[in-house]
Parts: sequence; C-alpha cells; structure tokens
Amino acid sequence: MALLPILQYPDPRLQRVAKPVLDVNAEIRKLIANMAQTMYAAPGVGLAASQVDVHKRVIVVDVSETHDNLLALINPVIVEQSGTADYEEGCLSVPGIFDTVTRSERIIVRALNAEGKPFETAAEGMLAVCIQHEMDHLEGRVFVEYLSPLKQQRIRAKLKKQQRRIM
Ligand code: K1U
Ligand code: ZN
Repeated sequence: MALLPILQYPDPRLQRVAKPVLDVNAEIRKLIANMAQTMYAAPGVGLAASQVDVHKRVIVVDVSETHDNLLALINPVIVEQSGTADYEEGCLSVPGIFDTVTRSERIIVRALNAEGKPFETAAEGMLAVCIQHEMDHLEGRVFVEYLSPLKQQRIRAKLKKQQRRIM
C-alpha cells in the first residue's frame, strides 16, 4: 500500500470532473486500498480519487472512531434525498479551513462495491455529509465554493500564505 499526495486547493486539477469506472478490476481495488491508507493517515473521514489526482468516480469514507467501517463507493449516485442539515465541514485539500455548509440530511446512495457489485445504502448525519462532500469532489467542486466570494478570497489568501511558509 502507499500514501498518495493530496492536491491542495486551489489546484486546478481539483476542478476536473471524474469519469465513470467501466471495469472494477485489481487496479481500482489497489486505488481504494491506497486511498483508505491515505485517508486514515491524514487523518480524515473521507477521500475522493480526484483529490489524489485520479479522475475516476471512486470515493472512500469512514466516520467511525475505530477506523473499522470503511465504505468504498464506485460510480456513486444519490437516488433519494430528504431534509436539510448544517454541518461544519473541513477538507484535506483545504487544510485548516472549516465552515458551515447546508446539505441534504438523509440520502440513499447507489454505487458499486470493490467487487463491482451494485448496492444501495442509506446515510444520515456525518456519513451523509461526508458522502455528499466526496461526491462533490468527483464533480470538481470543493466545499469552499458554497461560501461567499469574500470568504473564498480570504481562504485563498490564507492558503497562499500557509504554502509560502512551507516552501
Ligand atoms: O474530502 C476530504 O478532504 C475529507 C474530509 C471529509 C469531510 C469532513 C467533514 C465534513 C465533510 C467532509 C475530511 O476528512 S477533513 C478532516 C476531518 O474532518 C476529520 C479528521 C479526523 C477526525 C475527524 C474529522
Ligand atoms: Zn474534501
């Protein structure tokens, strides 16, 4: 397994729309394993393939405290959604920035698992938020795009400053 470098906002590669996976094969299973390892190491509760510069429709999430409830979703589609909920979000591609986003409270998502088998799962609370956040990445959308233009400008300036300090 390998730790994968995570793209940092506002890298333009984060805006790419990911392509559907046509064949769930060993390469996809290796990608899932590497993404899971990268997410746990970060640490984070989700990761989209787009964030590691692989533009395929694959996400991993695990909102458990014990890191033993990994959910890998290939070609995920939300088939039902209800309610709205505000949640303070973070993103491994936007380090140190947290802000509130409104999303659907409950969702039912359909996807393929790592064996290529279709399944549906219902999610609410943090799991629902996290799945929606990761699915946004597959559309080339980062959570800060839900914030006001002024906040986005401030975030860009703050990240630029942080990145200058690292270099
Ligand atoms: O997409 C990502 O970069 C992962 C992101 C997922 C997410 C978090 C919170 C709300 C919506 C989506 C993160 O994991 S940021 C890190 C984080 O929230 C966290 C890290 C360790 C423990 C608990 C949370
Ligand atoms: Zn994110």
